[in-house]
Amino acid sequence: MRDLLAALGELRERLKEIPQADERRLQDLKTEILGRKAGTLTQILGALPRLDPASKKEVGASANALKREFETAFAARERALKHAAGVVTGLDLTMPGRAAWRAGLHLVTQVVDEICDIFRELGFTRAVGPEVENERYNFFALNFPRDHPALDAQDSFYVGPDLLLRTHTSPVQIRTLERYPPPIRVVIPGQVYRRDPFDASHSPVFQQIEGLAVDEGITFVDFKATLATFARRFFTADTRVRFRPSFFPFTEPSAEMDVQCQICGGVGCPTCKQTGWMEILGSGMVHPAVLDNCGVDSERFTGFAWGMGPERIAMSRHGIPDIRLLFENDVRFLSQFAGGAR
Ligand code: 2NL
Repeated sequence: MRDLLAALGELRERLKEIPQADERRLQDLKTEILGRKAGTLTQILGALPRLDPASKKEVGASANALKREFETAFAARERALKHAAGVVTGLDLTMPGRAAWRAGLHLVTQVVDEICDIFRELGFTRAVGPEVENERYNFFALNFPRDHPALDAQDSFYVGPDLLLRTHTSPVQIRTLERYPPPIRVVIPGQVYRRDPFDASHSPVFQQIEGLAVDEGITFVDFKATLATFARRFFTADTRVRFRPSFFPFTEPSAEMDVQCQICGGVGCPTCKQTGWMEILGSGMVHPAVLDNCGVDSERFTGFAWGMGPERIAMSRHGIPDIRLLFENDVRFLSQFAGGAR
């Protein structure tokens, strides 16, 4: 028993070596002292059962205490060596870095900018105006009859007796016609509101781009050529277009413009409901009553106007099946259209 206590005393001296040990030396010391079979301390602990009870208690207590001291010292040195090598527990410095998030413009914003840029090349200025309007600017100046269903609180968001969220950007065109003498060429992008259910093809809040050209001598040919040129710049140079007769209170004659289906090229697919065509805008020659309502001489001036929905145009270009995808702002969806930094 005396021998064992002396051996433990000598062993305690070895603790001092540990904080200076390098990686290899540390492993050698660990094996020498705590090794499963031949470790000095392991052997002392292994001899305990053969001692008489009193000695067992004394030697056992100091041997176990020393074992804990060694374990602590080894662990501390291991941590210090790892840290020096740049490897801290839980942090692997060899892992590749995470790519930084890069912001981008929403697909609809990109489409609005692109459309306005094309019309700028054709001589159109960009104009904006208020989102809350009275009935004169939103309806009556535009030649809506007094009993038109759009005036109903069922169809539009009224915020007062004669005050509503604009249902189109046309009021800005009225303001432009009132304020500036022809020649006028403007495009008006902006947010508009209608009491529509939020479903795959409708949203109560959406973007619109309207355009207006008023001057002496503007004809239906200018109108068709301008919009066909736009379609071929926005889609592809060989995109076919067609105009179908339509009706709006503020244009006469009125027409809707279709482009060849951008998904199937015109042969027919589910996106174009097998027609080969996609409707992209409503348009027409400005109704003389609208010009007169704004103090523009309808005997002298003529013009054309159109309105289009950038969400629908984005959907037709990319084959997006549900307008709600454009409002949910799921980055996994939006990042497919990354780009367009301003
Ligand atoms: C559509 C139809 C259209 C207009 C908007 C307009 C404005 C004035 C005078 C005449 Cl001040 N017209 N705007 C003309 C035709 C169609 O929008 O379906 N938009 C999505």
